[in-house]
Amino acid sequence: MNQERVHTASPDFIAQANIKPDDYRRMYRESIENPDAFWTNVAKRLDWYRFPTDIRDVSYRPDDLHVRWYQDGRINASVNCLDRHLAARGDKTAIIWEGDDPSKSERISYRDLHARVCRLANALRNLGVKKGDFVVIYLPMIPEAAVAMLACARIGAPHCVVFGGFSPDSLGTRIADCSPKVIITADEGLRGGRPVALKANVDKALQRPDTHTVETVVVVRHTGNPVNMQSPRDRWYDTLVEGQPAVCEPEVMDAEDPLFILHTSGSTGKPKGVLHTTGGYLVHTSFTHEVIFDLKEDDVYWCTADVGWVTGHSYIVYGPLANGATTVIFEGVPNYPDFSRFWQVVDKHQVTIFYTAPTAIRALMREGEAPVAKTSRASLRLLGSVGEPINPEAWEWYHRVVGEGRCPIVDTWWQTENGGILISAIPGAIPQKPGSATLPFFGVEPAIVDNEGKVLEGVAEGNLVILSSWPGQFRTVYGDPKRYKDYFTTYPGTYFSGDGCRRDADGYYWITGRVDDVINVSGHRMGTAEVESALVAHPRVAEAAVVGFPHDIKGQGIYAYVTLNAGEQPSEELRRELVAWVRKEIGPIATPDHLQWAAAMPKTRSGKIMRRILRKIAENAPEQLGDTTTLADPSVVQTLVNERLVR
Ligand code: 6R9
Repeated sequence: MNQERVHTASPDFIAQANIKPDDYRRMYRESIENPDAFWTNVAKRLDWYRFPTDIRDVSYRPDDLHVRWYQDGRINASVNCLDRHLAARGDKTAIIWEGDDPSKSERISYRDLHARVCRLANALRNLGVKKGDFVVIYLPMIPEAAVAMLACARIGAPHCVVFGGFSPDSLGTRIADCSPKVIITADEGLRGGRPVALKANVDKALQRPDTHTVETVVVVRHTGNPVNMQSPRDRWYDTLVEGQPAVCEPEVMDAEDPLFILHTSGSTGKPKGVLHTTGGYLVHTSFTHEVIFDLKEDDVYWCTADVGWVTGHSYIVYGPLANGATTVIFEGVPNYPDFSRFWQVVDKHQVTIFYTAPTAIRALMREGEAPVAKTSRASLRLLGSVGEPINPEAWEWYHRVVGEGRCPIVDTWWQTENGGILISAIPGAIPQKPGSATLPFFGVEPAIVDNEGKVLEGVAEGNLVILSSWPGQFRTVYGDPKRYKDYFTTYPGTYFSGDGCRRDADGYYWITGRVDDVINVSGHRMGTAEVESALVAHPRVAEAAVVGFPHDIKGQGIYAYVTLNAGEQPSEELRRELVAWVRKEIGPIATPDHLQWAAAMPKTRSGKIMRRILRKIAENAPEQLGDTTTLADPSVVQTLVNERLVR
């Protein structure tokens, strides 16, 4: 190992760690050599109505594709996150809520959370929601988001959480995909002091004919600003749960019954509803949460993600609560009221474990050390990173400035499809190298394949695949089994992640980013095709091509090339209009950073846009354009290079 760049946890950290340096290799070997025994043992961490004996039933063969874990087990996720903690941890804080407004916070005990979940679960049953019915959740980062997810889990209604930053149209598409009877939303969200019109967005989404299945909209009173309430469809959350019993008989679920779907972006088409089931998902999220975050009974754990993303599902709600941990739900943003906010919240609630995204670290790094240094952060003992590759400079800053050299960093690689972490350091056991997600978690068999699918051994670079299954793996793409199959047919017999990856001489994995048409903007996954289809939906646009380009803070930015309809003239005003249009169509996270007019696109003779070329122009690397002789009209390229927006 190149010693300068390796960070090993301190002897003090290792002495108290759950997993010691010698444990990792032994446990990993056991998990691979005898997976059934290993995962039987791990499943004992949960409370089952019927403990499973059929541990794994998996085939990646396209003609017989199926992934099943613990299929004869019976379990309820909300019981595991709530009821089973009541005896020993009833008064322990389950959720610390920190509002966008720094003067607002709340602590909710396991007993109180259990009662709130039961009341809402009863109310949902009264509204006619039965086992197997979908419920859409479109909420800000308030305790009701976790309450709503767990209430659905209690009655066996799979939830579909939609990120509160999504537009009415993006919300409508997701509603149409799962046909819920009920939506749970709030009057407004609040971020950085600015209201977000959630209820008004729901109203707009419900004007679409394909969202007619919604019978009831449950509205949490959050900011208290007036909103339009349509009777009898719209019901206030507080009056609905008032008077409901604080106990609720849970639905006994099969391990393989759906727990939720969550939409994520692919390289083509509309977002995919990634489906997760109950038993395996909860085993995987709770186990990884305890091992990778070295969880102890007294920890105060804070993951800054939004519950609208998978990280929020697995590592704000299900993993931590299944473990009886104290989990922080933060409504705000890192720079409001100022750039010290994260660290003020750490001090206020004495956070011990802090898990965030590289984009936040880079944005804070740009503000210098002073906003960090004026806070104590003495409570912190472990840091985590997720969502995109973390560049070594940001890693070192996070380690040295935020953690004052005392806290190990776990760089956790995984995806919506994976349910939970697959590649990460275990802080007391695996030395860290800045920029590397390090080694596979127990039971996970990554491999690197070349473009022909040949498995590469030793030091290698190529496409990251996983050879076998793990309990938290997704079970299908809801309503679209063909797109599920696609994951297992690119490199037959393996799950293909869509990521590029390098493995070094120590066997460490270095994720290099997506190799498909998915881009990662501030840790948010987006299909370039989604942004393109928003652009071409504008009446003056003929064609659009969107690529990612390296961005200092966001990791990747959005670079759009637009060809206008014949007779239309480019103008600054139209450029601004198109940028605003995309924001409105998809949501602010999809706002293009650059929009370049393209009189024509570089196309192959068969009419395919050559994105490789557009990527190089957006990266300001015109000298790397490579072979352009297959283009129908090579002169197009020179114009695009001359007019490029990044230099
Ligand atoms: C959990 C989550 C998945 C994509 C994934 C990869 C990137 C996530 C990463 C990482 C490098 C890490 N990614 N974690 N890349 N290092 N630690 O983010 O899920 O939204 O589905 O995104 O994010 O490119 O393929 P999701």
